[in-house]
Amino acid sequence: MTTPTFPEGFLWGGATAANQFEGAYLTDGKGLSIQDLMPKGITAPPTQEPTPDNLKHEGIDFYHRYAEDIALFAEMGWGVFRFSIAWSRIFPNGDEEIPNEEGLAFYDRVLDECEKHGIAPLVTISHYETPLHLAREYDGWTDRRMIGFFERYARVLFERYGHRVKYWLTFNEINAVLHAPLMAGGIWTPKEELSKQDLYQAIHHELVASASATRIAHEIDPDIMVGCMIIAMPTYPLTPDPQDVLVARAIEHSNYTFGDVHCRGEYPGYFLRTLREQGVELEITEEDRETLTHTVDFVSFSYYVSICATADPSKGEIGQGNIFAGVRNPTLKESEWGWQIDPVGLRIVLNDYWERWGKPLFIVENGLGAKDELVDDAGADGGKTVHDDYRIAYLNDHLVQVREAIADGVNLLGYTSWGPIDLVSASTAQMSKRYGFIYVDRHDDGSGTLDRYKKKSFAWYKNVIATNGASL
Ligand code: BGP
Repeated sequence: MTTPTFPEGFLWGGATAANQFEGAYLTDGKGLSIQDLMPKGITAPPTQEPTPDNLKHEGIDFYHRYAEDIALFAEMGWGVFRFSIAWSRIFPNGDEEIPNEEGLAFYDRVLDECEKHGIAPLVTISHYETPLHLAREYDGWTDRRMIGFFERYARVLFERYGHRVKYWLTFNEINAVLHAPLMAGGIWTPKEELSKQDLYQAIHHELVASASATRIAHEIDPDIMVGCMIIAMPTYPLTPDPQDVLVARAIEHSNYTFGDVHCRGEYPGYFLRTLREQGVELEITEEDRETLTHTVDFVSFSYYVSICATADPSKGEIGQGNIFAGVRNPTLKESEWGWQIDPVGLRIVLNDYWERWGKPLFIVENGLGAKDELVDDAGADGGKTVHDDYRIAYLNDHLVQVREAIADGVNLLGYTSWGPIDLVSASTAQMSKRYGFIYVDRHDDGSGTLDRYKKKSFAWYKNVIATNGASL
């Protein structure tokens, strides 16, 4: 039997988000985003003002060190770099008519560096970074006017960068809005007080805005490829009891909805039933229906964990997960943060999505958050390194399953591991949950030089890329 391989031109790289690594949160005309008031926990209530325990404000100073960082990415041999544009750098309040030129110029500089190194950019338009003003004044995506603000913002980006950026994602993990309405939907009303009616109307507005951005992109340049981005979390029945299977399917459906609308251009029947059962009546105009038919070119997703589901809650123990949690799987190990590790689940997701939607796929987040120790090593560049064999093992196991899925026939464009340079964690707003191939000297108390050091996984990933996966 021959070992399956990755296709020629497969895009290897890494993924980041502006609010977790740029810093410079008020520099060059940038406005506040919701992240500046979300110190800890994805559903915790926001603070009144930015607080020092939220390390996102300073990030890892990518804003000033982008050239040095992109050079390190290039040294690993990357073909693609996923980053987001901070909406509030371009429109500080979100509802202005004229964009902030200094904000736009920053991303010109980032793109210059990518081009210099032959790295294709993959740009997320909105990664949990709604301008604060839109959250406070409009209650985020509950307000239909958000569609127009987003269209204007997206149009500015496509017109400015469309000739240099082929791959775009509209909303990061769009299905997260079900669980974290402020972070993913800019919805200021506390989660406990948010009605289902408002939540689903907000989801509808985001879906229309996403389709509208896809239409605008294709009008400006038909070669642009726009993708949706969802949290993939395969959900297994805890037992063979058909009732458990049904509960697991219902959870899968709550996530499929977002891909179904993006790929098929209309709401699926099971979703309409959910709305009816919850007494929700969506306001959907004829124009909305037409807009939704502008479907995406590819489907992207994050993958960290799988979960189980049971109809009898007394049988299962709730675990930890990315944005939302499920019942723990007794067969799996877990990370230091309790996220269960399931490489085979990634193969399952890839096959499932490919069979369901028939669109090219892109894995745009995957990785292991761990507590790393920087140690002296005379042989290392900079004299220090991290021996992160656990990270290498995690990524290797997942990539082997990716290779299997490709052999199964899945059309996969590329793979960007999450947080390839240590950055501030989305859920903790701190540094000690690290994902990178590159260590950044910054700590939970905000101390540190911000110097960069290559971890052992740096050379490992470089070799994976150089051999196009043959070294796995
Ligand atoms: C995803 C987000 C990322 C990222 C990642 C890891 O949900 O898209 O922004 O942070 O999860 O999460 P955390 O930083 O909480 O470990």
